[in-house]
Amino acid sequence: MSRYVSETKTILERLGVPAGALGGQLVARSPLDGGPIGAVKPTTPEAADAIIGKAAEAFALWRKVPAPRRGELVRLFGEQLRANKDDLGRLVSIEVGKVPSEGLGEVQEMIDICDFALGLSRQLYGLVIASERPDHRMIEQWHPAGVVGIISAFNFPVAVWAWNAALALACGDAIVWKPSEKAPLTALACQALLMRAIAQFGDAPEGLSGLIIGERDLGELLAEDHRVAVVSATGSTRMGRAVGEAVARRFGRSILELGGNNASIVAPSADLDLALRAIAFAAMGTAGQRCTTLRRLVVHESVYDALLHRLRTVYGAVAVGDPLAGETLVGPLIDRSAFEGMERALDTARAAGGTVTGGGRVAVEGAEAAFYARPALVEMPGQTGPMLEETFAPILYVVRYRDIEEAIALQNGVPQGLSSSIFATDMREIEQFLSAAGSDCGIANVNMGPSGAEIGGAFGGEKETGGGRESGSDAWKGYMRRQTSAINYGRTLPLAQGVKFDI
Ligand code: UN1
Repeated sequence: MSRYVSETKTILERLGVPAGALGGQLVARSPLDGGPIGAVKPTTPEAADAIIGKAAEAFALWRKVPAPRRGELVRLFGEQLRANKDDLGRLVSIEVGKVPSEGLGEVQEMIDICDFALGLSRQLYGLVIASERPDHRMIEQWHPAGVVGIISAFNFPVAVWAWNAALALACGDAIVWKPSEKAPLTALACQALLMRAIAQFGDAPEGLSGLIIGERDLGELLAEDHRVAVVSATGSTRMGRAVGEAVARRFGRSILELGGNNASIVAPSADLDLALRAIAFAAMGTAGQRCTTLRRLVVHESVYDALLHRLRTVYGAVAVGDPLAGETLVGPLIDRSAFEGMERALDTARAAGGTVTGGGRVAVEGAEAAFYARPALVEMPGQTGPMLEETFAPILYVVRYRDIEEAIALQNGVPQGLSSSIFATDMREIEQFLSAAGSDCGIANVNMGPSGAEIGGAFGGEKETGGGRESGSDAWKGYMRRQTSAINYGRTLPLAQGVKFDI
């Protein structure tokens, strides 16, 4: 049993998780000590089918509720999150092992997206388009898309769902969520808070938000169900390929946010003090388990030795341990298979000529069943082998470069395209990095690491990252369907392109 089991129970009760949802065969464990913290009832495929059916019925009503009124539901949900931030943040820390500020940060990210979606509910703007025909005008408007299926990963168990849920609800969609089987309790907690908001709202249709808990087969079910108009999936490229193919086969829409293999370039003009702090957070924060984690460092040869010297010291000194039991910056990996994946990648890197500082399991008292790892810094002779893959663990590979073109080519030379950054004060190099011939990623930052995005921007990336965009900017359009209308207010029927068809 985990030492956090009774605290978990208390938090779940306070957040209003119904006792009936607990006590099934799916065991939730805390990576903090590896022990069970609760159990939930998995959703059967039949029940999941009924939940999707209910959501489809709810959608038929919800789409007719005026958008600013729908925004009110999101506002109420944001209020619930504000009132319960400490509990939910703590539960995130217990269930997936985040340090307290990151557990709370996730809930803050949920609150932020609720605020954003509330504003958006009055700004689902369309267009008026000039028509080439006399006495005509054209408009483009956005209608709710349908049921939105949300598949989320363990590493951001609540925020990524909220990005999708808040936008989808404001856009007039119903939602069905399949959380990671490694994080079912935070999912139950979020659903309970949303149910409270729905109760306060008063007249939202039943079944507007569904939760289906279980393994991969439930994700497949969502992907294959023609009643699910949009499937937004966050996770591995392998998962996304399966989901994307299944959704495409039925001409559904998918929003994919998949693997990242994010690099930072450290240019000769970089502020090294700032770069060091940014690199430490981006590469070791969240124990390397963000999609946006810094995994590759491309360092100019003129600053390589100075930076690496300092980085080795930081890697040797960083505190690893249970973040709820003491002051640490690096918590546990999610489970044994994550740790084994890290070890495998380090072995392959060594075989490819890499020099490894750090790595290996860290023993934490009272947490013998947990998997804590010392973050690893790996100096590579070139960008090969495991550097081309995303290993979801705190491994930072480092290579040298000579000129900015080479650095950009290295940055772009992997199959993934989520996030990237440059540390530089030379404006020309910065602008080159941001230009059309620069970083090929969905996110390109300057003088900060690739992780820790704000919700206001569109989040996602290219190539094997899947091409989807979630969260801010106009990502909401992915949750609506576009309609173009040409309106003739005249008494004749001029045809476009000068076509004549007189009967
Ligand atoms: C993820 O890891 O899937 O930009 C999401 C970040 C966070 C979100 C990460 N705001 O690192």
